[in-house]
Amino acid sequence: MSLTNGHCVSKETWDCHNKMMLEPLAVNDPDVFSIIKKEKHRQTYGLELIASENFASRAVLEALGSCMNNKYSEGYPGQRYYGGTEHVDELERLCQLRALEAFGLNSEKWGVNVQPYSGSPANFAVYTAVVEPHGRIMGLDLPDGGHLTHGFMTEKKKISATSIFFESMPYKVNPDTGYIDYDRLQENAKLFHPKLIIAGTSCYSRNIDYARMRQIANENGAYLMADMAHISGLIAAGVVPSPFEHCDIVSTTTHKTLRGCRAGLIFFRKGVRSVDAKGKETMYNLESLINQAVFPGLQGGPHNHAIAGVAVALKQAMTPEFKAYQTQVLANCKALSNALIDHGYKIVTGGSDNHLILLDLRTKGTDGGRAEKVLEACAIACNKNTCPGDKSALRPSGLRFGSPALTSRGLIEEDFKKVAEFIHKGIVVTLEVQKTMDPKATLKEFVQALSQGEKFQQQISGIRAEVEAFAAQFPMPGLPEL
Ligand code: DSN
Repeated sequence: MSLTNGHCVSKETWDCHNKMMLEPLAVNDPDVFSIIKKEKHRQTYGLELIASENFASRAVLEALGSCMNNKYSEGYPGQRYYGGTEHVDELERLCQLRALEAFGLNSEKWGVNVQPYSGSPANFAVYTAVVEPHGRIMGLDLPDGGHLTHGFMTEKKKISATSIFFESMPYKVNPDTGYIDYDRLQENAKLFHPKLIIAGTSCYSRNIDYARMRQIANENGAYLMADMAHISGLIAAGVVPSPFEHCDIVSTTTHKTLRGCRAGLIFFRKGVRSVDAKGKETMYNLESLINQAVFPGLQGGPHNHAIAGVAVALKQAMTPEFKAYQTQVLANCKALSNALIDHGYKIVTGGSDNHLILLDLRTKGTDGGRAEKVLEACAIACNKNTCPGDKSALRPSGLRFGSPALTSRGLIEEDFKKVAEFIHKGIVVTLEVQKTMDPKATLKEFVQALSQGEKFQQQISGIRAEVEAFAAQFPMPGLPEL
């Protein structure tokens, strides 16, 4: 229907529509704006110790919030299903080049797919590319520090899609030392004959022996994939060992230590895979398998705004400043670990080679779930985590702490000693609350006792005020307002 002004809607409504499209967020949607402001306040005045988190730089967030969000571009550079893709082609090629360069890779030997939406889809794409349905996969068990996507299942239920669509057999850490039990992995791999072995972790504070895992993969004709999501920034900076020398495939997220926006990358080998006794070469065919698995196998249009943010982060990852940052991440993590040991805590494996530690609360008589709740109330964000040998994943004994996010705000070793002091104070309150309760009380009952105890609330308010005053001293990276 046409109205008098020649539009199918009234001119007034149309003017309002046009105005709406140009309004800033604060005016256009005060509800969402105010939630974002609250989150910004939480991040600024709290201590972010979740090992997988970081604060992206302003430039990364600007690229992420750009017009690249608007563009569809199914396909790959030069072969798209839509018109108007000349600039996204340029962007995706730049991101690929930077990804290879940031990890010191020769483009004749390695390729990269920069389209995965994040780490979980990247991993699933790899599995569908190189393992047939119900083919065999071995990854570190989730309660031992592996990731859900590495094949997690319980005795009762297959949890991760990896364990539903593929046959998964976990490998474990030694419950006494906390280190990966490579001998047992080797024995079990000989029985299970996996098609793919995953060298990757979500909560493991030690370097992985990629050479040993390569040997185990070779004994079984398996592909070796590293999931370097947690440590990719450390690897790019050269401060922990790189998996590339030993692996066929390497996946990563881009927002943890790499400090980009949320996305994923898959690196794959090209060229000769093996040479037999007669000198006959077998070539890799991972490039086409992985590219097809990502698109059209599992994904639609790439998130070009995320690719823009990742490209910016990768450029930053090649700077001396980034190497300095990652060196400080390691030093801060050690400082935190040592300070907590000085406060009488047990750290799984006795310390850390990387950005994270796992605090074992079993000797203290509490667990990760309770301590996490108290620390959260004190404006300290961390997460409960199973410790090696935990009987139940439902009551994890540990707390996982990481140094990447606070190091991005400029904290150094002395500051992390202070952070350890705040954590200790929170755990002391946890133990006090617990003393007043039946040891079998549920987490819900614990939280109730915590919130109803006037003395506990006062203690927590005191710690929280100290934490907030401390955190406020450090600048927050990112967009000035949001
Ligand atoms: N959620 C991430 C972590 O905390 O390790 C992994 O995806």
